[in-house]
Amino acid sequence: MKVVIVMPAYNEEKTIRQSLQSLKKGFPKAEVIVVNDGSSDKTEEFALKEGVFVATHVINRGLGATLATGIQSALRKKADIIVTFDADLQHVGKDIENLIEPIKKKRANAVLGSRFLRKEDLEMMPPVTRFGNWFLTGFTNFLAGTKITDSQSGLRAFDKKSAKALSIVCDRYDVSSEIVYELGRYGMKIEEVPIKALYDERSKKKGTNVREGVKIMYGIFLKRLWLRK
Ligand SMILES: Nc1nc2c(ncn2[C@@H]2O[C@H](COP(=O)(O)OP(=O)(O)OP(=O)(O)O)[C@@H](O)[C@H]2O)c(=O)[nH]1
Ligand SMILES: [Mg+2]
Repeated sequence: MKVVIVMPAYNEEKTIRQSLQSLKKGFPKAEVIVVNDGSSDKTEEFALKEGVFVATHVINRGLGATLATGIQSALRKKADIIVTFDADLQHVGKDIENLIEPIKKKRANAVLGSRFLRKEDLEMMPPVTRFGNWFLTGFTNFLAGTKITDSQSGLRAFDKKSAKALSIVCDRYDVSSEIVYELGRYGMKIEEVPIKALYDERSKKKGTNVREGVKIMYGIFLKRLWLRK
């Protein structure tokens, strides 16, 4: 089975090389597509130095648009399994093998990496982020009719069927909830596996903060449910 990794990257010159190295070390078979989301730094140059394929947005379009570009591109490359993996060193390459297992075994169409399944993973998450994720996951489950534990995780895997079913219209961070909503809507089998996520000072400050959380709720609610359905 051909596995293609989609790595969204926006101004990640400090971490992109190490993220790619962690990916290759933990999952040597990886074929990687970096989607450079209009970065103004050396993200693109550094990714090319690691010998991966890079797709570039001319302007910054946000995480949702970036994932959409990456998933389409992976499907064109005839991927059987598509994995999304962040460029800010939050994810660990060796989690990928576990993540794709339920798809390989045909038990699931999509697998979400969850930071809420093991106590030691949860303890890594700053308290505010923990509350925000918990709240957004409750909201997402309510709208999507799902029962997942971590709707905002950036480490995910899709089989071809679920990747093709996704139609992403949420451009920014609201895409994570939208993906869950779409998977639920098309009756895709979802599984979760425990993953590790690392937080440095930068991601504690930047990240999906409270304002971002409100925008996520607004995005998914308005764009998905009200305007489209
Ligand atoms: N912030 C941001 N990230 C983007 C954008 N487009 C693509 N990305 C990438 O999407 C991935 C996730 O973004 P993060 O800002 O780390 O989101 P997060 O992991 O939910 O938040 P943190 O927990 O604070 O790290 C990273 O690999 C980014 O480089 C964008 O427009 N803004
Ligand atoms: Mg991050």
